[in-house]
Amino acid sequence: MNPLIASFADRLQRARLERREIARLTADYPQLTLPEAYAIQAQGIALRVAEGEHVMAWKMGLTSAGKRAQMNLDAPVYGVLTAAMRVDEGAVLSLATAIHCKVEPEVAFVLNQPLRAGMSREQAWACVAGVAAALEVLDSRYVGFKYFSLPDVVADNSSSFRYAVGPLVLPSEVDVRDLAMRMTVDGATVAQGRSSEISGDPVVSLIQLGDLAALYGQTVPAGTIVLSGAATAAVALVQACRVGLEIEGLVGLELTVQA
Ligand code: OOG
Ligand code: MG
Repeated sequence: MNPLIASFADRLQRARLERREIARLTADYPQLTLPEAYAIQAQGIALRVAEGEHVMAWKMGLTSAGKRAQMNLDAPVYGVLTAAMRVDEGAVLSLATAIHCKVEPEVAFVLNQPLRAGMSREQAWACVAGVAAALEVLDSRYVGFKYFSLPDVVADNSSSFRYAVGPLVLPSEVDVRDLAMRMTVDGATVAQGRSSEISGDPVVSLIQLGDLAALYGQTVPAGTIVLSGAATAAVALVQACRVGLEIEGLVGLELTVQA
């Protein structure tokens, strides 16, 4: 492996384990490309798998105008989520385990077959065995949760940290294209939008992930959970609270956050 890829993956892994902010990679290495960034991300996941974690989910990010404006970046990206990153129903998220986390409202899918490149909407929808509301908790290893390029965020596994997925609804029972979504903190609305803000239709995230994964030599197998990307800007988590998410036609979920 290119020694640069391994050394950047190690740098990000250490920052994550030590909960320490680091400078963006492009401060040292402005020529970092997107393919190199995905290779750094893949090496970071390989390090986690070597420690006994296993890949359970994939996510698309920067799929909504709200998120792109918040982060000042303009193309969708993917990230890889392990079982250790999942917060189960009833479990508590501790802020002490994060650097500076944020939460965002998403629609998640469970796949009954692998994603492929070049899928139509119909083919992508046929890959869906279940649909759920999901909360993604992001954390960036970069100073101030700021980065200035797509390669920086991709190398940092697209700011992945934790995720919670609600109970599944059958695809025959819901049309995911335009559902009202509302995220609350201690009962007060902090973000609201519609699922159509996720690339026009959250199923488009499956099409994009099939294409991107193929482009970077990855496969997204049957059984995987896919987070389709936030419908709104993310909200900083700074104190103990309860985060709720309601999505029309899906089962709501709650996440308890501890200081
Ligand atoms: C990148 C991750 C974006 C989403 O849903 O848009 C993401 C970031 O915002 O740092 O997960
Ligand atoms: Mg997200």
